[in-house]
Formats: sequence, C-alpha cells, structure tokens
Amino acid sequence: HFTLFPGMPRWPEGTQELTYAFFPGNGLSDAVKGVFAAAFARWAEVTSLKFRETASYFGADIRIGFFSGDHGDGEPFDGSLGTLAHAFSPTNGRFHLDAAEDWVVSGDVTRSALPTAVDLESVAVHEIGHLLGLGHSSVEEAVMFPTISSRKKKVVLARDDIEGIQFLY
Ligand code: TQI
Ligand code: ZN
Ligand code: ZN
Repeated sequence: HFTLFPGMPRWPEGTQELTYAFFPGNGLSDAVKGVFAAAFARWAEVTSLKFRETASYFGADIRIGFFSGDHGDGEPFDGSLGTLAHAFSPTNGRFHLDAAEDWVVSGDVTRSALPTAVDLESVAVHEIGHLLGLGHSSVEEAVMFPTISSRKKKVVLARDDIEGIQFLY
C-alpha cells in the first residue's frame, strides 16, 4: 500500500500547474530534459496537475540538478550506485540526482553493457512521486516501492501509485 509523508504535506489545494527548471550549470541536453518531461507526464495523466518547464531555476516550484558528492544540502551523494537521487516532500521542490551514476537516457537499460547502468526515467518517476507527497509503497510493482535494481526499468504507474496520488490530488 502507498504511504504519505508525516503530516501529509501536499502542494496547496487549487494548484493547477507546477513549474520545474533545470540547474543551469548542468547544461543538460534536450534528450535528458525530454526524459524528465516524460516522467512528469506519467503523473499528469492520472491527476489534474500540469507540469511546465521554466527557465527560471530559483523561481521554479521544482528544481532539478545533477550533483556529485557533497553539494551543500547536508546529504552528500556517494558515487556509483547506493543513493541515486533524492527529492523532498512538498513544497520543498528540491530534486537532486547523483552525477556519478551511469544514467541511461535512451535505449534499453536491461541491455546495457554497464552493470552499474541506471534508468533515468525510472528514477525520475519515483522521485516525482516524492516531490508530490508520496512516501514508499509496500507493493512491489509500484513505482514507489523502495528498491530498484540497476539495469531495471520501471516507469509505468501501478494501481497503487495512482490510488496514492489521487488520494492527494
Ligand atoms: N533515494 C532514496 C529514495 O528516493 C532517498 C530516500 C530514502 C527517500 N528514504 C526516503 C526519499 C524516504 C523520500 C522518502 O527512495 S535512492 C529508488 C528505488 C532511490 C531509490 O537513490 O535510494 C529510486 C532513487 F526506489 F527504486 F529504490 C530512486 Cl526508483
Ligand atoms: Zn541534494
Ligand atoms: Zn524513494
């Protein structure tokens, strides 16, 4: 079953659109940005929320960046595997990914030559769940289940993920 964060934080009642922006220092490609757009679209499909990219990093509701090691928020990244990314409960909006991972942006992660390959969209869908207020789920098929193996892709929302997000929004 899905869980919520303590105190059930969510984006304010009446929120129709959330903006997101990419850390300018990362200089991300359109391909990478497209993966995040696809991940947001999966949650938009099952709620009335809309997600829109904005150029203004500090003005955005959700701020996405790739960082390595200690990056100033007290939660350092740890290199390949281990922690892949972290995102915080509403309405914090911080969405950080470990730049040291072997991120797979396009193509089939299950066929990657790298044993350490991690599917970017899978992690993005999971972290967006946290950004919207979902904790972890006990349902193994759920995107919000707290483990994923490297070289696995899990991007389709399970019934449990949908029930959780529709409870909140
Ligand atoms: N990052 C953890 C996660 O997102 C960070 C975390 C641990 C966390 N406990 C939390 C975030 C409680 C919010 C609330 O779960 S991770 C997965 C998964 C990670 C893990 O790098 O370990 C995914 C990132 F679920 F598959 F294991 C993405 Cl998909
Ligand atoms: Zn961080
Ligand atoms: Zn998680």
